[in-house]
Amino acid sequence: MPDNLQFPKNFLWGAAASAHQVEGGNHNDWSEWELANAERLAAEAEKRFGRLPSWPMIREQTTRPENYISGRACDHYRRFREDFDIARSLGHTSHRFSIEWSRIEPEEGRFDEHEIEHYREVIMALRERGMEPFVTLWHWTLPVWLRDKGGVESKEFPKYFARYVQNIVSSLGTSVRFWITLNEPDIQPMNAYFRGLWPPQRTGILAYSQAVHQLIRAHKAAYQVIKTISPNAQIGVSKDNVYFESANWNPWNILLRMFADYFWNHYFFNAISGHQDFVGLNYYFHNRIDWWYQRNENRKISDLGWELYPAGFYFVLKDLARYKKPIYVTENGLADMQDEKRAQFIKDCIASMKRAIGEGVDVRGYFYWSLLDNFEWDKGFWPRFGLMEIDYKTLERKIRPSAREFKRIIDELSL
Ligand code: IFM
Repeated sequence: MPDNLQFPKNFLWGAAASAHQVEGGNHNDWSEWELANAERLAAEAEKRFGRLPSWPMIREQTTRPENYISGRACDHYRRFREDFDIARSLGHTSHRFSIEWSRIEPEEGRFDEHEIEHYREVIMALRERGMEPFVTLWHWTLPVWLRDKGGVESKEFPKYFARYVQNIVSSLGTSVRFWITLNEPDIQPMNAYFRGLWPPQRTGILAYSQAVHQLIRAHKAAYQVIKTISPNAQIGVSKDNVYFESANWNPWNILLRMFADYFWNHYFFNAISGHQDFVGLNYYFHNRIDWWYQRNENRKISDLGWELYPAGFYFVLKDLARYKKPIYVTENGLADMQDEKRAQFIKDCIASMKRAIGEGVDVRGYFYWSLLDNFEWDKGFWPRFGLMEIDYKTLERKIRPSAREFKRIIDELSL
């Protein structure tokens, strides 16, 4: 797209977050797991993070168990209005957040009206600020009763998910247009059911496949439920597609690339065919294949050691055009505590997205991950993804310079 062409009209700009990572005060499978595992995670910090260039800066925090306990997090549950005011002042026209299932249904079959009212207020607060809500229904955490019934892997998971969704959507109904049923429905099974890193720490291909299978069923069931209640709703999942690249023309590398691309990027989308109105993309990773996976050059990396590869974003978007649905970038971001690389990363990613749009790819929104620094799961609080810095002692919010740079880009592209 030439520089003087505008972005599509009504393109949505914003940032994303998830309940457990920002709200504070949650009681779910993760909060219990954190308490049981914080000491171990602190003891393993050097083994896990010692090779990162950021290690001297994170050593102190990562070796303390408190880092691994979400606790009051950013207290966003109480401060959401203040946070949305800031987001609005930064030019955001939309916001992605998730509903915490364990708040809504703390005991099996008991739905908490007071908590539903809370999320109604969150949606109203966004609407009052002219921001379009993108609502995620499941961002990895489970009520403890459901964990005890076997969690995501259980054959009953889709039934329970559909009932929860039915309850939410009939309560919040048409105040929401965009629903995301599941966040990254392969990262969660990969880490929780294959690699044994996240609760319930299961390992093996069978547990993994079973979990993915139940998530596919759960998504389809939720899709039907939402469409029945709210026929005009737009429904999708947020998938973490990766730019797989073969390092050369070696047939083995090409075969591995095809295999990875098919299973990681397309298996889930194919399985839910006919059950999505938009494609949600979370773009973080490039994977260069040279005899094996992850032979990346890593010229630029984030604080987490993840390669920064904005060029791959263009290829992933082009590839997703095959589904012939509008695409929303529901996450894209990096951990950068010094805020040295974020502005350039956002700029380069948006340039890649612009290139894809210029070639006809129907991208309609972009959400930076994340609005606030937050609780990064098993890594705890040290990775800093936020447009806003959080001082976890005082909970003070500070706008990072890159957030203002993002605003400048939004303003320029919205002219
Ligand atoms: O923090 C996570 C988020 O919960 C899901 N997508 C990736 C982010 C960064 O790791």
